[in-house]
Amino acid sequence: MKLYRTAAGCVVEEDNLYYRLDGVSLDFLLAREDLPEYLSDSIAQAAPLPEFRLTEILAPISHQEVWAAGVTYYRSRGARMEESKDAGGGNFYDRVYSAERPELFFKSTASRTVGSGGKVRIRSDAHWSVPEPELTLVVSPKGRIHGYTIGNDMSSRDIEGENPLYLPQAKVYDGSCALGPGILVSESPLPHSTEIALEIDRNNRVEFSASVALTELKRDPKVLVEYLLRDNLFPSGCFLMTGTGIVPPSSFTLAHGDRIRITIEPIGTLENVVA
Ligand code: DO4
Ligand code: MG
Repeated sequence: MKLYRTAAGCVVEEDNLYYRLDGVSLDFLLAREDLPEYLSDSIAQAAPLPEFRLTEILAPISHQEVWAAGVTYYRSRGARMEESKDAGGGNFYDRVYSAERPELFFKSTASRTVGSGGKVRIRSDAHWSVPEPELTLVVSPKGRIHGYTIGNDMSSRDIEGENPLYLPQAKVYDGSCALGPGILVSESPLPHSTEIALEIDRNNRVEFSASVALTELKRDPKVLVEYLLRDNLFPSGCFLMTGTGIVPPSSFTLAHGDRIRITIEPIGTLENVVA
């Protein structure tokens, strides 16, 4: 079952049929601890929509905060150590990769987040920018993993590499986050073989592509959630990006007009153009 947000309300997809949930906000849904059961009951009584176009969808976020885990893949550890070696930051990334406590940081709010089809941004004062394709957990107020969406943790590598204390500036700015296309509502964890695929097109040609399997994710999603909810209340639930396992080579930086496609079957494809 998938949950989408549109300008006309929330829509549930099941077995290729789409059902509108009248008068029900995303905040109301994501705050529920019984979301799968609630959605199943709601669509059991509803008639499917005669037509629904995925072009109508918006980012599946309202009053939720977006948080992110970092250095959860070996590839990310290596890339951070390399970019921050002149600043003496490399050691921190090595240590956090193997520490018991994960790196968790505040990433975004709805106002800085775009949905599939929206435009992500690179910072005007950055000269080395990359997308970070990340499996993103949809978490209830009590820490239940309701399901999954796709996240793009847009990052300014030169700012992050100059000094690890610049992380919030490298990560949090207008258009720095994309989520979508919708939420795969699922109580079961995704199989370890699940692939996260990234493709970046420039002038209608593939400039970079790569994929990584969830087997490479070092941290258990449930443990990441447990750390995030320690002494932190999320009355409307929250999103937690689980880190990137794909980092383009150091010679690569995003350019205006690049098209970024992140696919995680069975969630879908999150597609954004760089403004
Ligand atoms: O520590 C810096 C950020 C790491 C990150 O965003 C990632 O590994 O995905
Ligand atoms: Mg990241």
